[in-house]
Formats: sequence, C-alpha cells, structure tokens
Amino acid sequence: MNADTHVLEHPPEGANEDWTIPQDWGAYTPEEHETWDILFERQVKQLPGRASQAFLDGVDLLKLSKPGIPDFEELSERLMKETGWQVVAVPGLVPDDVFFDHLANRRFVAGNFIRRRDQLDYLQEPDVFHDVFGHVPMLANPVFGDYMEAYGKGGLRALEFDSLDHLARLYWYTVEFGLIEEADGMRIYGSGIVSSHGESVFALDDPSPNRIRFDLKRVMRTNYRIDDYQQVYFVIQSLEDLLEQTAGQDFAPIYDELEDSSDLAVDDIIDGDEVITRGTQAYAREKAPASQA
Ligand code: HBI
Ligand code: FE
Repeated sequence: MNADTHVLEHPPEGANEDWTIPQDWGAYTPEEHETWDILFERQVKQLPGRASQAFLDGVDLLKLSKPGIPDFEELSERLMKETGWQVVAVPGLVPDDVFFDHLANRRFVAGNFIRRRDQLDYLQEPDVFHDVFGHVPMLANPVFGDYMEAYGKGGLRALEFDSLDHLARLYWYTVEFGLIEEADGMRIYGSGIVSSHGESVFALDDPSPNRIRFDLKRVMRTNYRIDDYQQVYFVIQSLEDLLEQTAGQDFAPIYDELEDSSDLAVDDIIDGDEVITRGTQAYAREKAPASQA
C-alpha cells in the first residue's frame, strides 16, 4: 500500500480480472511455513499488554496459532462466520481501484508469498505475514469490519474527487499505524505495528514520536513516511468512535476544505491538537527498519 511502490497496470499472467490468484497453499515449502511460525511466535509473545483487545480476540477466534501459513479458504470460513469478510490472494500490490473494490465487498486482499529468512525484520512489499497476521485479526471485529468496508467505498468515491492522497493518509494512520486508548492504557491496532517486532515496542514505549488524539481532518493533512518507524501516531478513543468520525461523514466538503489547507510534516504540532505524549524527536537511525514488516 505504499503509494510509490511500483504497481502493474494489468493483472499479471494467470491472475483473474480482479487480480486474485489461487493461494496455492500446497506449494509452500516447509521452510516457508517455518518462517511464518518464527514470526508468529515472536509477535504473539510480545503482544499481550501491547495489542488491542480486538486484535488479540481476532487471533484466538481465527485460530491463527495453528502452525504454518494459514490456508485462506479455512481462514475465510471462520472470518465469514464472524463478520462476513473473506481473504483472497493477490500477487502483490494491486491498483487502487481494484483494492477499494475488494474492500467495499468485504474481501481483504493478501499477498500469498512470504518474506525470505534474511528479511524477518524488513521488507517493502506486504507479504502474507503482514497481510494476514497484521490485518486479518481486526477484521474479525464487527466495528472494524464495518470501518474497512466503508473505507473501500470511500476510496472508490475519492478516486472521483481526485482526493486519494488525503484518504490514503487516513488508511495509513488508522489501519496501518493506529493506536487506541483502552481501559488499561494505550494499545496498538495498526497492522504495520502489530506485525513489526521492532515497532510494536517503539510505538508505545519510545519517547521520540508524538502521540496525538485522532482527528479526521488533521490526519488527512499529515504526510507519512514509509521508510522508517513513524514519528507521529494518532490515537483513537474506541473503534466505535473511529467508525463514527469516518463512515458517518460526507467527505466531499472535507476534501474541499483540505484543498486550501497546507500539508503537515510528520513532526508538526498544531493548534487544536490534543497531544497525548509529546515526542522528544531525538530518534535517528541509519537504516530504515520495517514499516510493513
Ligand atoms: N494492494 N495488495 C495491496 N495491498 C494494499 O494494502 C494496497 C494495495 N493497493 C493499493 C493500496 N493498498 C492503497 O491504495 C491504500 O493504501 C490506500
Ligand atoms: Fe498493510
């Protein structure tokens, strides 16, 4: 979902019109299944007390602890019973209109390949671990499931308004890198965080990033970086509140208004921000860690 990652214009050879392909579960090697198990173990140990209850519930409901890369058919059957969502395989990034159309119809597209062993902590394109472990548990939550469908429908409309950049930021700062306030404290629910060994600690514990209360227009004005840990996280009060602030709104006047407002840098703080923790911004690193991983 990186805006500047190369996306093909037409489905590759062997793919369907809607870009889906067979997962071909039988073709995974023992080593590939083992890669999943290594990544899964490592995250599952780290996430209690860090990941949102909705995410942890989803991991249980979908029985993701079963060893090996999940079979999408089996996974879809369980998911369908919970929220009517399905998981379909795609070869990699798909064009925006195709992506939105799948979401609008409650189909989540997942890469079917898995990262190599030397890429456990970093890779650019979303693989099956990011897509399935990172995204799918939240789709077992009815409120989040509704949010994702609404996002897909909003995406199809944004293409008409030519306002995709603004909408993509909403996806980035919620679905990919969102934080949520829960009764016991701040938790992560964004897929880019929960599937990243480093960022699942950094996002909550590191003193450098700003953590700011989620506000739709504010988020839509904020640039993002795809090559490093985030320097700002937006915190929702509940999934219900997120759904209400987005699906319950007509975006057309918001897009109009945003045309006249400047974009914000990742480390800006502006009037009206409810700052939850102000970052030290002292953080710097030589090599980009995972944003997708
Ligand atoms: N394709 N496979 C895949 N996965 C994504 O997350 C994705 C995509 N294509 C486009 C896209 N995301 C973006 O347009 C969204 O981030 C807005
Ligand atoms: Fe993702």
